[in-house]
Amino acid sequence: MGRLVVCERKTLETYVRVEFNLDGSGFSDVKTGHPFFDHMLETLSKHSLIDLKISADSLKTPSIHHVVEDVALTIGEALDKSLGDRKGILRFGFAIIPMDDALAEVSLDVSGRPYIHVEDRFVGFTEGLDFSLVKHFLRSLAQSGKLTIHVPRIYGEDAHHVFEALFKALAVALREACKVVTENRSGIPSTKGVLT
Ligand SMILES: [Mn+2]
Repeated sequence: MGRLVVCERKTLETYVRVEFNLDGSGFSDVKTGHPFFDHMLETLSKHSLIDLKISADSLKTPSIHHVVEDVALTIGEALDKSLGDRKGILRFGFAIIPMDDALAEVSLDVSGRPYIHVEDRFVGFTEGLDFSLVKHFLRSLAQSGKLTIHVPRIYGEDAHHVFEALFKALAVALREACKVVTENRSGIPSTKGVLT
């Protein structure tokens, strides 16, 4: 069955439901009402091997900003819950992923402490999603998932490729960081003894 959790988030702005299986096989069923954002979340699932079933509805004026923020917060909450006390995981993950003209680098620590740094010289917009909103996704994910996420490098000509490379890099880094190491199944990967 794996590390499977269901999280819901309901505000006056949105209703989000996430079924999340950290030990999945990259199966996704995503309906946020924003096709390009769906494509990015399906990419995240495919390359992290996390099963993601996501539905999101705007309850007020349709707003991609509210949907992106609330979906990220709900995914982060699901990740945090499914990791539990974070025993036995590798903890760190990183990836440098190209897509044609684009390249994105993600370095990630499942640290218990929310922090992001994003190299923001890239300014891009495609199919309803701009880079500031993608950064907002990362910030919200880091906040509720209690993650440290650095994106020290991100570039490209085509914003679709740049965003897709970033979500692939995030996925691969997450897959690595959340992997359970059999040699250390009982141990918290911290000299401090806690990762929460
Ligand atoms: Mn694509």
